[in-house]
Amino acid sequence: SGDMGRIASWVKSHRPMYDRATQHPFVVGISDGSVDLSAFKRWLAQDYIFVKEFVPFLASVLLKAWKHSDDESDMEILLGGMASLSDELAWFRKEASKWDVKLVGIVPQKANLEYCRFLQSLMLPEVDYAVAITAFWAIETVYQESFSLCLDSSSKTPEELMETCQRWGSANFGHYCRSLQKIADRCLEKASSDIIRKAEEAFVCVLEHEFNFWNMSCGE
Ligand code: HMH
Repeated sequence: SGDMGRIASWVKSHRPMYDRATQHPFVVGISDGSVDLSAFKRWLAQDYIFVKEFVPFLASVLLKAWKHSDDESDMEILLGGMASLSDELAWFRKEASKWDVKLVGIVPQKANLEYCRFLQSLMLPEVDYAVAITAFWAIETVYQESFSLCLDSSSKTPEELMETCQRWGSANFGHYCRSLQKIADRCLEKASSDIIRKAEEAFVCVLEHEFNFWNMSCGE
């Protein structure tokens, strides 16, 4: 695929599924102001559960970077991500109180449980760093692409949802996602065909889980 990195070539070859995950009706509803606020609240509580699971997942990626990466800057970028997660969890608690959403005793829905189970499968030590970092890039990038749509000048995102959209849609978060993409591309460049196949599979799985997560938030 010439100058194109692996990741860009996969986004291209899985375009319909990528768009389904990044331009979901839930997100389009936020950007045109038609979103059902009870759906937003459901998303908020479920995503808090997901992000709590995301911490040990990122810890496992960090551990793989420490063991297997040949580039010290990977650790710095991932550690920055870990620091942001601490801030993010505090933000969820603040946002939940603003919307009067209860976070304790929330039952994870089926799509959330399945996504968390997938994360757990990626935490196993036998999963290659290239596979884990590809999945990590994809998870962050789906939110980046989705919420940046809500920040477009043509969007009509309600003021009270702007903070949510800025959290993941900002240029800063976009830059972080591109750093992750560079790490993934570098790892995939020297990976075996078996690892490359597994990383592509993980990418497609993330897109499916993200799509199901949005559907769950819509109440389906
Ligand atoms: C479901 N995917 C889901 N939740 C998130 N918070 C992110 C991705 C990005 O961190």
